[in-house]
Amino acid sequence: MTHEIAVIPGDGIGQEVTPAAVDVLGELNIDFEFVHAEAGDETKAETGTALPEETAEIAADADATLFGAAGETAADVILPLRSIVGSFANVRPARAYPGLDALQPETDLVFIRENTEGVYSGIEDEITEGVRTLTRVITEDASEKIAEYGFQYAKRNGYDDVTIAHKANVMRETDGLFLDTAERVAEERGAEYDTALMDALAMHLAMTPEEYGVVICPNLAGDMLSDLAAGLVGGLGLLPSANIGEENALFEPVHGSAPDIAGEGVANPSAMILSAAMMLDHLEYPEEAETVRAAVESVLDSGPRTPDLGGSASTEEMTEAVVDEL
Ligand code: GGG
Repeated sequence: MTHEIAVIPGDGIGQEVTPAAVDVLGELNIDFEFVHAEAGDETKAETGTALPEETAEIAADADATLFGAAGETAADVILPLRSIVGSFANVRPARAYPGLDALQPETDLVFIRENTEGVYSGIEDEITEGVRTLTRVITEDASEKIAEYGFQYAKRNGYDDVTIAHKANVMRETDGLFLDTAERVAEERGAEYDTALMDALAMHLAMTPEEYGVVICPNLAGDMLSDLAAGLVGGLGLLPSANIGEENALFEPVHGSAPDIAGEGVANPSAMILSAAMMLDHLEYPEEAETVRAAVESVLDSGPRTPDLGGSASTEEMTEAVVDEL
Protein backbone atom coordinates (compact mmCIF):
# COMPACT_ATOMS: atom_id res chain seq x y z
CA MET A 1 0.00 0.00 0.00
CA THR A 2 1.37 3.41 -0.99
CA HIS A 3 0.89 6.34 1.38
CA GLU A 4 0.74 9.73 -0.31
CA ILE A 5 2.38 12.33 1.92
CA ALA A 6 2.14 16.05 1.18
CA VAL A 7 5.45 17.74 2.06
CA ILE A 8 5.23 21.49 2.66
CA PRO A 9 8.50 22.88 4.08
CA GLY A 10 7.15 26.45 4.41
CA ASP A 11 9.52 29.16 5.58
CA GLY A 12 12.94 29.59 7.17
CA ILE A 13 14.25 26.49 8.94
CA GLY A 14 11.16 24.61 7.77
CA GLN A 15 13.09 24.27 4.49
CA GLU A 16 16.03 22.71 6.35
CA VAL A 17 14.31 20.34 8.79
CA THR A 18 11.54 19.02 6.50
CA PRO A 19 14.01 17.24 4.15
CA ALA A 20 15.55 15.66 7.28
CA ALA A 21 12.23 14.00 8.15
CA VAL A 22 11.74 12.88 4.55
CA ASP A 23 15.26 11.35 4.57
CA VAL A 24 14.47 9.41 7.74
CA LEU A 25 11.09 8.18 6.43
CA GLY A 26 12.81 7.14 3.19
CA GLU A 27 14.97 4.69 5.17
CA LEU A 28 11.95 2.73 6.40
CA ASN A 29 10.42 -0.24 4.69
CA ILE A 30 7.18 1.62 3.95
CA ASP A 31 5.94 2.71 0.55
CA PHE A 32 5.64 6.50 0.68
CA GLU A 33 4.97 8.81 -2.22
CA PHE A 34 6.10 12.31 -1.27
CA VAL A 35 4.29 15.14 -3.05
CA HIS A 36 6.11 18.44 -2.55
CA ALA A 37 4.20 21.71 -2.35
CA GLU A 38 4.92 25.38 -1.67
CA ALA A 39 3.51 27.74 0.94
CA GLY A 40 4.63 30.66 3.08
CA ASP A 41 6.31 34.04 2.88
CA GLU A 42 8.45 33.30 -0.21
CA THR A 43 5.50 31.75 -2.02
CA LYS A 44 3.46 34.86 -1.28
CA ALA A 45 6.25 37.10 -2.59
CA GLU A 46 6.48 35.03 -5.79
CA THR A 47 2.82 34.26 -6.49
CA GLY A 48 0.82 36.77 -4.46
CA THR A 49 -0.69 34.08 -2.24
CA ALA A 50 0.85 32.32 0.75
CA LEU A 51 -1.21 29.17 0.29
CA PRO A 52 -1.76 28.42 -3.42
CA GLU A 53 -4.86 26.43 -4.37
CA GLU A 54 -2.63 23.61 -5.67
CA THR A 55 -0.97 23.23 -2.25
CA ALA A 56 -4.34 23.19 -0.50
CA GLU A 57 -5.54 20.46 -2.88
CA ILE A 58 -2.38 18.39 -2.37
CA ALA A 59 -2.84 18.53 1.42
CA ALA A 60 -6.56 17.73 1.16
CA ASP A 61 -5.94 14.70 -1.08
CA ALA A 62 -2.90 13.27 0.74
CA ASP A 63 -3.05 10.55 3.40
CA ALA A 64 -1.13 12.94 5.69
CA THR A 65 0.89 16.15 5.48
CA LEU A 66 4.33 17.05 6.80
CA PHE A 67 4.60 20.80 7.34
CA GLY A 68 7.79 22.63 8.30
CA ALA A 69 7.26 26.14 9.59
CA ALA A 70 5.34 29.31 8.98
CA GLY A 71 6.83 32.79 9.09
CA GLU A 72 5.01 36.13 8.75
CA THR A 73 2.22 34.42 6.81
CA ALA A 74 1.43 31.92 9.62
CA ALA A 75 -2.20 33.01 9.80
CA ASP A 76 -2.58 32.52 6.03
CA VAL A 77 -0.81 29.16 5.91
CA ILE A 78 -0.86 27.01 8.99
CA LEU A 79 -4.32 27.89 10.27
CA PRO A 80 -5.99 27.16 6.88
CA LEU A 81 -3.90 24.00 6.42
CA ARG A 82 -5.11 22.68 9.78
CA SER A 83 -8.64 23.42 8.68
CA ILE A 84 -8.11 21.77 5.25
CA VAL A 85 -7.12 18.49 6.95
CA GLY A 86 -10.11 18.89 9.31
CA SER A 87 -7.94 18.99 12.40
CA PHE A 88 -9.70 19.57 15.71
CA ALA A 89 -6.86 18.51 18.04
CA ASN A 90 -3.27 19.69 18.18
CA VAL A 91 -1.26 17.12 20.15
CA ARG A 92 2.02 18.47 21.55
CA PRO A 93 4.18 16.11 23.63
CA ALA A 94 6.98 17.70 25.67
CA ARG A 95 9.37 15.27 27.30
CA ALA A 96 12.84 15.46 28.73
CA TYR A 97 15.35 13.18 27.00
CA PRO A 98 18.14 11.31 28.77
CA GLY A 99 21.54 12.87 28.23
CA LEU A 100 20.26 16.39 27.70
CA ASP A 101 20.74 19.06 30.32
CA ALA A 102 17.02 19.81 30.76
CA LEU A 103 15.84 22.44 33.22
CA GLN A 104 13.21 19.96 34.40
CA PRO A 105 14.41 16.39 33.70
CA GLU A 106 11.19 14.76 34.99
CA THR A 107 8.98 16.45 32.37
CA ASP A 108 6.59 14.17 30.47
CA LEU A 109 3.66 16.29 29.35
CA VAL A 110 1.22 16.18 26.44
CA PHE A 111 -0.77 19.28 25.56
CA ILE A 112 -4.08 18.55 23.84
CA ARG A 113 -4.81 21.90 22.27
CA GLU A 114 -8.19 22.83 20.79
CA ASN A 115 -7.35 23.55 17.15
CA THR A 116 -10.32 25.30 15.53
CA GLU A 117 -11.48 28.26 17.54
CA GLY A 118 -10.61 30.73 20.32
CA VAL A 119 -8.60 33.83 19.50
CA TYR A 120 -6.81 32.01 16.66
CA SER A 121 -10.00 31.73 14.63
CA GLY A 122 -8.94 35.08 13.21
CA ILE A 123 -12.03 37.25 13.55
CA GLU A 124 -10.26 40.60 13.90
CA ASP A 125 -11.39 44.07 12.90
CA GLU A 126 -10.47 47.75 13.04
CA ILE A 127 -13.65 49.52 14.10
CA THR A 128 -12.12 52.98 13.95
CA GLU A 129 -8.58 54.35 13.79
CA GLY A 130 -6.69 53.20 16.87
CA VAL A 131 -9.39 50.74 17.99
CA ARG A 132 -9.25 47.10 16.98
CA THR A 133 -11.32 44.12 18.07
CA LEU A 134 -10.92 40.37 18.22
CA THR A 135 -13.97 38.16 18.48
CA ARG A 136 -13.41 34.88 20.25
CA VAL A 137 -15.65 31.93 19.50
CA ILE A 138 -15.92 28.97 21.87
CA THR A 139 -18.53 26.30 21.18
CA GLU A 140 -19.81 23.44 23.25
CA ASP A 141 -19.26 21.08 20.29
CA ALA A 142 -15.57 21.89 19.83
CA SER A 143 -14.97 21.89 23.61
CA GLU A 144 -16.64 18.49 23.92
CA LYS A 145 -14.62 17.10 21.02
CA ILE A 146 -11.26 18.21 22.39
CA ALA A 147 -12.11 17.02 25.92
CA GLU A 148 -13.23 13.60 24.60
CA TYR A 149 -10.01 13.36 22.59
CA GLY A 150 -7.89 14.43 25.57
CA PHE A 151 -9.37 11.88 27.97
CA GLN A 152 -9.17 9.13 25.33
CA TYR A 153 -5.53 10.07 24.63
CA ALA A 154 -4.67 9.93 28.34
CA LYS A 155 -6.27 6.48 28.71
CA ARG A 156 -4.70 5.09 25.53
CA ASN A 157 -1.23 6.33 26.48
CA GLY A 158 -1.27 5.53 30.20
CA TYR A 159 -1.37 9.06 31.64
CA ASP A 160 -3.09 9.18 35.06
CA ASP A 161 -3.06 12.96 35.47
CA VAL A 162 -5.39 15.00 33.28
CA THR A 163 -5.67 18.75 33.80
CA ILE A 164 -8.21 21.05 32.17
CA ALA A 165 -6.58 24.47 31.66
CA HIS A 166 -8.86 27.52 31.58
CA LYS A 167 -9.34 31.11 32.70
CA ALA A 168 -13.06 30.87 33.45
CA ASN A 169 -12.85 33.25 36.41
CA VAL A 170 -12.22 36.11 33.94
CA MET A 171 -13.54 34.87 30.57
CA ARG A 172 -16.71 33.59 32.21
CA GLU A 173 -18.77 32.92 29.11
CA THR A 174 -16.16 31.48 26.75
CA ASP A 175 -13.69 29.69 29.03
CA GLY A 176 -16.66 29.03 31.32
CA LEU A 177 -18.25 27.00 28.53
CA PHE A 178 -14.95 25.26 27.75
CA LEU A 179 -14.46 24.30 31.41
CA ASP A 180 -18.08 23.23 32.08
CA THR A 181 -18.10 21.12 28.94
CA ALA A 182 -14.75 19.45 29.64
CA GLU A 183 -15.82 18.70 33.22
CA ARG A 184 -19.09 17.20 31.98
CA VAL A 185 -17.13 14.98 29.57
CA ALA A 186 -14.85 13.86 32.42
CA GLU A 187 -17.79 13.06 34.66
CA GLU A 188 -19.67 11.17 31.93
CA ARG A 189 -16.54 9.10 31.35
CA GLY A 190 -15.97 8.60 35.10
CA ALA A 191 -12.46 10.01 34.57
CA GLU A 192 -10.25 11.56 37.25
CA TYR A 193 -9.15 15.11 36.46
CA ASP A 194 -8.03 18.44 37.85
CA THR A 195 -8.75 21.93 36.65
CA ALA A 196 -6.22 24.76 36.68
CA LEU A 197 -6.26 28.48 35.95
CA MET A 198 -3.89 28.75 33.01
CA ASP A 199 -1.75 31.54 34.47
CA ALA A 200 -1.13 29.65 37.73
CA LEU A 201 -0.67 26.47 35.71
CA ALA A 202 2.20 28.13 33.82
CA MET A 203 4.00 28.64 37.13
CA HIS A 204 3.28 25.11 38.39
CA LEU A 205 4.44 23.58 35.10
CA ALA A 206 7.70 25.53 35.36
CA MET A 207 8.28 24.42 38.97
CA THR A 208 6.80 20.91 39.20
CA PRO A 209 6.05 19.53 35.71
CA GLU A 210 6.31 15.97 37.02
CA GLU A 211 2.93 16.47 38.74
CA TYR A 212 1.19 16.82 35.36
CA GLY A 213 0.49 14.53 32.42
CA VAL A 214 -2.13 15.41 29.82
CA VAL A 215 -3.20 19.06 29.73
CA ILE A 216 -6.39 19.86 27.80
CA CYS A 217 -6.28 23.49 26.66
CA PRO A 218 -8.12 26.14 24.71
CA ASN A 219 -6.25 27.09 21.52
CA LEU A 220 -4.02 30.03 22.55
CA ALA A 221 -3.28 28.57 26.00
CA GLY A 222 -2.11 25.35 24.33
CA ASP A 223 0.22 27.27 22.04
CA MET A 224 1.76 29.22 24.90
CA LEU A 225 1.96 26.49 27.55
CA SER A 226 3.63 24.08 25.11
CA ASP A 227 6.32 26.66 24.32
CA LEU A 228 6.86 27.08 28.05
CA ALA A 229 7.26 23.31 28.34
CA ALA A 230 9.77 23.39 25.47
CA GLY A 231 11.90 25.62 27.69
CA LEU A 232 11.80 22.97 30.44
CA VAL A 233 13.18 20.18 28.24
CA GLY A 234 15.82 21.90 26.13
CA GLY A 235 14.07 24.14 23.64
CA LEU A 236 11.67 24.27 20.73
CA GLY A 237 13.93 22.10 18.61
CA LEU A 238 12.63 19.09 20.55
CA LEU A 239 8.83 19.43 20.41
CA PRO A 240 6.86 17.64 17.69
CA SER A 241 3.15 17.96 17.07
CA ALA A 242 0.23 16.26 15.35
CA ASN A 243 -2.84 18.05 14.03
CA ILE A 244 -5.46 15.32 14.14
CA GLY A 245 -8.69 15.30 12.13
CA GLU A 246 -11.37 12.68 11.63
CA GLU A 247 -9.98 11.51 8.30
CA ASN A 248 -6.74 13.38 7.71
CA ALA A 249 -3.88 14.83 9.72
CA LEU A 250 -0.92 17.19 9.51
CA PHE A 251 2.37 16.87 11.37
CA GLU A 252 4.68 19.78 12.16
CA PRO A 253 7.30 20.79 14.70
CA VAL A 254 6.04 23.19 17.36
CA HIS A 255 8.75 25.68 16.40
CA GLY A 256 8.34 28.38 13.78
CA SER A 257 10.60 29.52 10.96
CA ALA A 258 13.43 30.80 13.26
CA PRO A 259 14.64 33.61 10.97
CA ASP A 260 17.62 34.20 13.29
CA ILE A 261 19.26 30.92 12.23
CA ALA A 262 17.50 30.18 8.93
CA GLY A 263 19.92 29.46 6.08
CA GLU A 264 22.82 28.51 8.37
CA GLY A 265 22.13 24.76 8.21
CA VAL A 266 22.22 24.37 11.99
CA ALA A 267 18.52 23.95 12.86
CA ASN A 268 17.76 21.03 15.15
CA PRO A 269 15.88 18.43 13.03
CA SER A 270 14.61 16.48 16.09
CA ALA A 271 11.18 18.13 16.38
CA MET A 272 10.48 17.55 12.68
CA ILE A 273 11.71 13.94 12.74
CA LEU A 274 9.68 13.27 15.90
CA SER A 275 6.65 14.79 14.12
CA ALA A 276 7.23 12.25 11.35
CA ALA A 277 7.24 9.54 14.05
CA MET A 278 3.83 10.82 15.19
CA MET A 279 2.72 10.49 11.57
CA LEU A 280 3.91 6.88 11.55
CA ASP A 281 1.76 6.19 14.63
CA HIS A 282 -1.18 7.83 12.91
CA LEU A 283 -0.68 5.69 9.78
CA GLU A 284 -0.58 2.65 12.09
CA TYR A 285 3.13 1.86 11.94
CA PRO A 286 3.78 1.85 15.72
CA GLU A 287 6.98 -0.25 15.50
CA GLU A 288 8.54 2.04 12.91
CA ALA A 289 7.43 5.08 14.94
CA GLU A 290 9.17 3.63 17.99
CA THR A 291 12.30 2.85 15.94
CA VAL A 292 12.50 6.47 14.76
CA ARG A 293 11.92 7.82 18.28
CA ALA A 294 14.61 5.50 19.68
CA ALA A 295 17.06 6.65 16.98
CA VAL A 296 16.43 10.33 17.81
CA GLU A 297 16.71 9.58 21.52
CA SER A 298 20.03 7.79 21.04
CA VAL A 299 21.48 10.71 19.04
CA LEU A 300 20.22 13.21 21.62
CA ASP A 301 21.89 11.13 24.32
CA SER A 302 25.29 10.58 22.76
CA GLY A 303 25.40 11.67 19.14
CA PRO A 304 26.18 14.91 17.35
CA ARG A 305 24.00 17.81 18.49
CA THR A 306 23.06 21.11 16.90
CA PRO A 307 24.08 24.41 18.62
CA ASP A 308 20.68 24.89 20.37
CA LEU A 309 21.61 21.77 22.39
CA GLY A 310 25.15 22.95 23.08
CA GLY A 311 26.79 21.07 20.17
CA SER A 312 28.31 22.16 16.89
CA ALA A 313 26.72 19.70 14.46
CA SER A 314 24.83 20.78 11.38
CA THR A 315 21.24 19.75 10.61
CA GLU A 316 22.61 17.30 8.03
CA GLU A 317 25.12 15.74 10.45
CA MET A 318 22.47 15.22 13.11
CA THR A 319 20.05 13.78 10.55
CA GLU A 320 22.72 11.39 9.22
CA ALA A 321 23.37 10.23 12.79
CA VAL A 322 19.64 9.49 13.22
CA VAL A 323 19.59 7.59 9.90
CA ASP A 324 22.66 5.58 11.00
CA GLU A 325 20.83 4.59 14.21
CA LEU A 326 17.80 3.20 12.39
N1 GGG B 1 5.65 24.58 12.73
C1 GGG B 1 4.75 25.38 13.39
C2 GGG B 1 4.86 26.84 13.09
O1 GGG B 1 5.18 27.24 12.00
N2 GGG B 1 4.63 27.61 14.11
C3 GGG B 1 4.58 29.02 14.01
C4 GGG B 1 3.32 29.60 14.50
O2 GGG B 1 3.13 30.80 14.41
N3 GGG B 1 2.44 28.80 15.06
C5 GGG B 1 1.17 29.20 15.54
C6 GGG B 1 0.38 28.00 15.92
O3 GGG B 1 0.94 26.93 16.14
O4 GGG B 1 -0.84 28.11 16.03
